[in-house]
Amino acid sequence: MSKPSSGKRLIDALTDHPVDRPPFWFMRQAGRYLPEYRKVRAQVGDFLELCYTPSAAAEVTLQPIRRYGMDAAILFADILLIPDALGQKLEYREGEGPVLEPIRTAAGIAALKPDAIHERLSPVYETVDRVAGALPDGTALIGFAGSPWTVASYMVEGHGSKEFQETRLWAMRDPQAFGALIDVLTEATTEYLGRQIEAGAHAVQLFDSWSGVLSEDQFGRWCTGPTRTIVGRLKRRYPGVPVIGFPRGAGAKTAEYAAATGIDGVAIDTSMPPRWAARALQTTVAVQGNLDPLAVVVGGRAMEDQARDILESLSNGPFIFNLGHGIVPQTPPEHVAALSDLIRNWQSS
Ligand code: 1CP
Repeated sequence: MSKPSSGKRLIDALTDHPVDRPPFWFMRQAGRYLPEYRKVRAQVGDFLELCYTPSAAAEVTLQPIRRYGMDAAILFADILLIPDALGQKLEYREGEGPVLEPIRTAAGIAALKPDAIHERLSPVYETVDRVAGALPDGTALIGFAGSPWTVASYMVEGHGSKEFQETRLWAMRDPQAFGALIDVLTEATTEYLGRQIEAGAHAVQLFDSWSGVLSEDQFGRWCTGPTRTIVGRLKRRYPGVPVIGFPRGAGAKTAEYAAATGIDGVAIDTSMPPRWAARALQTTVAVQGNLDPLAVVVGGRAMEDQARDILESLSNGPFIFNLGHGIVPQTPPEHVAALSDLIRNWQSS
């Protein structure tokens, strides 16, 4: 006999339970494309302040759920709260994105303060607690963090980048020293996600947005390895809580990542062929993805045809509908409504 449903479609899809239709949520479902988000953001002013103000962060987490009724909410926070909590100087500049004081030496790593992170991060746990208490029963709350490689990339470069050359050079020239940074992040990320779970997150996602810049052996060392450590430790402490990994840009390496890390679900980016994912990934883990976020900007037939094709390709196995990356600010909110309705009403032909 099959185990009883968790009562949440997202969790059922991640734990090998049957679902009546694919669950859905959208990366960056809270954010600037929503007028009600822009209002709260303008009231609070600074983006970091918004992340550290539980009433406001909980409000913007819930906004897309009220509008569209997704099967999951994702905590409103940012992957760079970890460097901030470790004591690295961080600011978000309007129109420029995050700016950090780069760390490129062993002394820079030694100056980080891993013991103090929860003090700075406690408002985030309060946000999780508030949202968990406010969500409808069937809606899951996803906690998240950046993966060590991706977070380290920002810490070393000092800002976003396309190639992350400084980080890759350091990782290859002196893997021991760079590895110490990855170790600090692996530890901090495990503890951070553990606290989110204890505060009420039903699942967690690790965003490895820049794993795609790495060659196979570097990917194994800096992405798959630390992810396996984090997942292993979380699974020992919280065996029933599913973990989703998002190794963006990993291409064919995704299969090894899915098999080796112990994750329950893998998010795939827009470039991945859904039918390949069904064959190569769904036999091991649930697959999450992967509509082009720009299809949601365009809307209409272009969006609907692509969404239906993904549903047809992946709904025979464990599947969570999502985008291949985050919703972009110019997305018309009514297109998100149309997409949500399409998924909710979709039936396999
Ligand atoms: O209001 C604003 O102008 C701030 C824009 C913004 C938002 C809405 C930033 C700054 N972060 C966020 C929230 C956020 N970030 C969430 C919230 C929940 C949701 O999905 O609704 C999540 C999950 C993230 C994760 C995140 N932050 C990632 C991983 C996912 C991805 O997009 O690849 C990354 C790389 C970041 C760094 C970051 N934070 C903010 C910006 C503009 C960036 C990207 C900088 C760059 O392009 O390198």
